[in-house]
Amino acid sequence: MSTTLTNLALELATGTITIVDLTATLEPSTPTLQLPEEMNWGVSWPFHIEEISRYDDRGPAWYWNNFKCGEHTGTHFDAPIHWVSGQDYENHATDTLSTANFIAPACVIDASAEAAANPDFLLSVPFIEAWEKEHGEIEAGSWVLYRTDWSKKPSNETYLNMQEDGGHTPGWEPSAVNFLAEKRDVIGVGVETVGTDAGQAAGQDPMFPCHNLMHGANKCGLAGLCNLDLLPAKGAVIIAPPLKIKQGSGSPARVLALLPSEAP
Ligand code: 23J
Ligand code: MN
Repeated sequence: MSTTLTNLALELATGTITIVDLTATLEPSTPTLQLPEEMNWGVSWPFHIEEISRYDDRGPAWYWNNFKCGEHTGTHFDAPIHWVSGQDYENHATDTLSTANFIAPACVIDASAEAAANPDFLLSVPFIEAWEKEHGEIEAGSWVLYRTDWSKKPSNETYLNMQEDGGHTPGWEPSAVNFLAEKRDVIGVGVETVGTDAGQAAGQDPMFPCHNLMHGANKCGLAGLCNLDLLPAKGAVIIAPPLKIKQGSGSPARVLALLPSEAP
């Protein structure tokens, strides 16, 4: 009998451990990724929902809905198979990934001030090293969650921040992604923005560096997270299993964080 598991259940029941929901509500107005129009790339379906019945003549005793959406809609999981650079790994899709990826500790890097000052802010290696100086090294097998407070934007317009030249939302310097994947061996990175890359990432070298380099290192992603401001820099445990879509590239996910109640 594991006293650790017994204590976990007890501490959840008594409120010593708090559960924070990092998930945005999935609804038809949920913003979806807008790729450069001139490229003629495919389009991700927004969330669509239709009532089947609601205790009525279509089903007198039951309420249920049909829904459809792109795999990468709202708060969602990115699997390594999502990117061309990750295509040759084994067990790299939503149905085959090791379930060990789905429950793991998190390091939360706060760049909310920088993102407020500059919507095109790119997280760099020196920024991560300064964080590590304060909080200790990022442990292998952690998620790195990139706090920008972007999920607090009051509208889809300000959230996607589309200008003539595309979206303007924070992202990563390629070297920072390599640092986390190779030097720190993280599970992946999670962000508050619509995708794990910057709004202007189609023009970075390599294009979409977080996708390219993270998935190229067989790592995962989480996008569209919220409530990262409620997490401690270290000490939270993330629960983020994607739907078990056969050979899925990702899926909407309910993402939860467990943390000691006195944190942060
Ligand atoms: C496809 C192409 C570019 C991007 C994305 C998907 C995502 O952000 C995503 O949700 O994986 S940037
Ligand atoms: Mn995605």
